[in-house]
Amino acid sequence: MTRRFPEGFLWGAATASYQIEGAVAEDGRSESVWDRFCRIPGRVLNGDTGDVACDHYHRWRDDIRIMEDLGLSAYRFSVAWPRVVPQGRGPVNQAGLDFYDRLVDGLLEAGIEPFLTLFHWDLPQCLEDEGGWRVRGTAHAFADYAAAVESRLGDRVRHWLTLNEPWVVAHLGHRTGQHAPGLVGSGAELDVVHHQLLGHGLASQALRAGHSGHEVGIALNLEPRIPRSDHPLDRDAAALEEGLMNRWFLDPLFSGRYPDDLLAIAGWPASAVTEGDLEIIGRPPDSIGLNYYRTEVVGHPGLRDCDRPPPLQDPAAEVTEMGWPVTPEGLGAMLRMLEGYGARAVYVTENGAAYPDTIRGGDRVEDEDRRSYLERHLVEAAKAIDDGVPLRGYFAWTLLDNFEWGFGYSRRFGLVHVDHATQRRTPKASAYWYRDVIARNAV
Ligand code: GCO
Repeated sequence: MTRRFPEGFLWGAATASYQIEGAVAEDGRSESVWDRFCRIPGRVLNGDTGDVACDHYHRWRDDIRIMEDLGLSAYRFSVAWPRVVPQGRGPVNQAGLDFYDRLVDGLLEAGIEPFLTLFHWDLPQCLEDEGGWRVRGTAHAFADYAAAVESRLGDRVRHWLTLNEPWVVAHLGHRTGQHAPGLVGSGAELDVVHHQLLGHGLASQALRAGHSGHEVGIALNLEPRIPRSDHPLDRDAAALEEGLMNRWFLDPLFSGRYPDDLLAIAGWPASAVTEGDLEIIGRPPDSIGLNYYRTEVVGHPGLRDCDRPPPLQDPAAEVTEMGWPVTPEGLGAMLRMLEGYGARAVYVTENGAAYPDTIRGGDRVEDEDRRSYLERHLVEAAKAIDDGVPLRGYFAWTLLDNFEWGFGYSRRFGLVHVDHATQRRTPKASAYWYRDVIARNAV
């Protein structure tokens, strides 16, 4: 069955500064927490770094040509804070802004709408040295950085996303240590969430104080959680984890309060919330970026399998090369949840999968698993729109095979294959399939 998308639906691809740019010490860029993290032995697979990545900083014209060939109508990228405000706060580095100025002009000349993310994890190291997101001051520094970017690009960029996945920064960066700054069991996870949300609110004010007509949003990784079995303890464990992933962010953003039931369980001191914070955070965003990859199964850690009823999910479920289950129906569930929160505009700002590609002779790269993954998720997106969800666009994660954080270059999510030794770009079969979906505006 062919499912058509509305006229004007935006078709894009997403990337992030540290994952593709390289040029980590060019034109005044200062060190980021990810430059530092990559140099901690054992933290990133194979000792990979983003020093060169996809060399997008120098190859951005070629990459825009690839986007144009695929027929993209939008492109989501992130600005590297350390390029623009190398000291984290204070002096603005115009040479750093020059790169994004050229990129935005190139996109507009190609008829591609820029979607700008202000923060996709590459915090200036000098701010981390002062406490990073564990301290409130970083929220205010973020707002000043946002104002500097808006001042230079706000006459041409209309779609803004303040943060990318604050849950990941808090959980993986400050609890498990799998991401920069690599803190294990810091106990600051919920402070880090709060200060990022405060930064979102302050930056939103700064963006709206600039040029008029901006759509200001935030990109969140939202995921359903399914109980391993019907056992009450499994159900409670899944509900708690889903609440901490989703409601902990959506409630303050849309209603200006953290969920009472979760506050009681989290034991997070209300003293971390200063009078007025939640009014700043709680002005509903103009848009929500949904980053969706999978639905996970959750079981109560204290339950043995012999003590629980039969599993609710097939344990042999299909998984990607990340070990993530392929669960397209969860995308629909998250989209409908956002409609329930009253989101005025929703974009799928990330959706994609890592699989090993098959490189045939010449310019053929076969990746049927990725194409199938994208197709099944796009069908769910189309069904959600038919049900009234205000979904305005879809961004495949990701345009180019890039630096996949702790996995280095070992996991490929790209529509376009990159040989990182030569920087040769080769569109994969999924890219050509996506081009046809865009041309037909249907899946
Ligand atoms: C995320 C990040 C991306 C990742 C992608 C694959 O959602 O984790 O936004 O930078 O590379 O999701 O893990």
